[in-house]
Amino acid sequence: MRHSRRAFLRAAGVGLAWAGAGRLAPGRDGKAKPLRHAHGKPNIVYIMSDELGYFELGCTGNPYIRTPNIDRLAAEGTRFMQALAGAPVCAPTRCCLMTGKHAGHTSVRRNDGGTPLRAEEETVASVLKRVGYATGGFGKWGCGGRGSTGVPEKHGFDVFVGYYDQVHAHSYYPPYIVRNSEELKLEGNGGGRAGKTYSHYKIMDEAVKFLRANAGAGKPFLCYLPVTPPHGMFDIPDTDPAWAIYKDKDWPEEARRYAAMVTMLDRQVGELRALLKELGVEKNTVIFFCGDNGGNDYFRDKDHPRGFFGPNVHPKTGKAFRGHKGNLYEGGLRVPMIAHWPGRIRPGRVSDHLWYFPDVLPTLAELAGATAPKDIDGISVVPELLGEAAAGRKQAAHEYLYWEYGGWSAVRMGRWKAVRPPRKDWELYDLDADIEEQNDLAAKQPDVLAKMKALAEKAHAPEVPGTFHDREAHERDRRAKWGGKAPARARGKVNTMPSDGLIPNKGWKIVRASSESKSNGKLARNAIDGDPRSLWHSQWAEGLKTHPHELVIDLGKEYEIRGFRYLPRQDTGWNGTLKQCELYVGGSATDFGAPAVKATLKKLKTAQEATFAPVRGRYVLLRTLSAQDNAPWASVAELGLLGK
Ligand SMILES: [Ca+2]
Ligand SMILES: [Ca+2]
Repeated sequence: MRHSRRAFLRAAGVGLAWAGAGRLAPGRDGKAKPLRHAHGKPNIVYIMSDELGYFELGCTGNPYIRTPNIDRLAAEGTRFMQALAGAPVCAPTRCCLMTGKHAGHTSVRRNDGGTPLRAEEETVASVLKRVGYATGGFGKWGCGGRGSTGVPEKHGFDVFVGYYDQVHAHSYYPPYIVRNSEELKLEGNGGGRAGKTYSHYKIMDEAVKFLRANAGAGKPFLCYLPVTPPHGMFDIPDTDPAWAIYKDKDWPEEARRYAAMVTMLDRQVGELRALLKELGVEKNTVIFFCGDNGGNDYFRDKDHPRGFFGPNVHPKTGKAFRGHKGNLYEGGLRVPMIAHWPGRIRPGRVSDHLWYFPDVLPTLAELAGATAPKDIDGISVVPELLGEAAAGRKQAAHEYLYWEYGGWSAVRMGRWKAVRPPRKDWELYDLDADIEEQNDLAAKQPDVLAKMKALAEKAHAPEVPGTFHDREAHERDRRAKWGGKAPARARGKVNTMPSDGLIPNKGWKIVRASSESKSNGKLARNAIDGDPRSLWHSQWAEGLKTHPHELVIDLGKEYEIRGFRYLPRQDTGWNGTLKQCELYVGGSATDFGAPAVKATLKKLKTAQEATFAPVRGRYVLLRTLSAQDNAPWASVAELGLLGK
């Protein structure tokens, strides 16, 4: 790595000649003045593949997967050896990329599929839009489900087409995808792995439309392509030319599909470049290509213990990055990264500059002549991209880089990497000597580690995600993975609530819930939505509330009620399934008097009921006193009322 750095420095004279057109003097404060551009602001095409590993490209030596177009992009641009993901999984890393913040400051740190950005947060798109860019996004958003403060069209995107929720994105054949929070129907699709319209083709078609509409329209554009291939389910149409290359290989089918998905994406990179050329904007367009998180050890077998394609294994030396997607060893953070701009970014260069996703926002902002927000953690890498002469200053380096995810924390400071797995002590590695993170130096270098632990403490702020004002569309998107129904096989058979004798629950409203578990969508209204798989759970974890838990329902009009029927949660858990509870019936939502019944329920997964002498009323209060698991929480899959 040092060698390539020296090679770059030796070639710096070439770099000056290269970058002459945009040369600038540094400002008095040593910071760059805005770049001048011979042809106005550059267009930006930012392509991010979901899951593609560091060593899964031809240009990083992969012996299995063909990527001639991406290799050509690297050969004609700069390839980065130490560009690291913002986080080791999909949603948190996207949030770092979009906001310029590291994972100790971001709003989206969970990978639950829909956790949103806060309303006021700036993104790459909102920053570029302010200086006149047309902004389009195509692929998997992951920074806020529909009905939340995080939707892309409220964060600077003129248009975003694809998946907002990550569970939705698991299927390439959902009945619809999303365009600016509206549903875009995909013909002939039933969810899962079957259908007529391959979602990724549609998404790329929409990107092409955007490029055709905006190239030469007098406005620069940002085309953000966080595309899903080769993320699973591993599906590609048999008619795709890339499938023909791999279909007869002696490999597991899923591995063949995966390779074909990468080669399909590679072909599309070539097609996008051809389109930019056709539209006459090739020379004024910067292209980035990267992966979103470290490689996963997919398709392991005894001959391929680190995954069939060895995403984290150097194909020539056999040296391997420790870990993989989901953790904070290098294997979770190393991604491919290529930058390309004819005449401006020097071709054929391999850089070992150390940077990561929070740096993307300030970099793109500088390229666009925009001002980055003040509360970011990233540093522009424009001097590294265009040469220090063109940028008008030296490339600044991070004092440290920071990550956290799922109980893991990590700090990088030059050659040093400190990493703390969940519920374990900090480990310390010297990456210059030990790229495989095998030799823990925590005991030998206590001063270095103490400094890095202090940095980690400084870097972490409590997580403050955005909010949902309505979860209905978001939940619908998640169900759309399986065509709108939960898959019988994937989630097992469930008991349903017998409807005989029940008052129809159409028009019922939750008036009040003492608490609900918003973080995982187990909201009060799930208790009366007719879906046995969805449930209400009282507040979970932070600020946990204990019994009694209460649910107040408005039936819309007065009924004669003679009992209730309860369906417990239908997954394998028993958390919060009701034991002792009371039901009240009243004429107002606030005044209930004595309970109509005090019930003690059995530990069963089927529906059970408690009856009482008929009482008239429009409002019902369910009050929980204890749970079958003796826990302080409560859960209800469905609550029905007997009566007329
Ligand atoms: Ca991913
Ligand atoms: Ca339900």
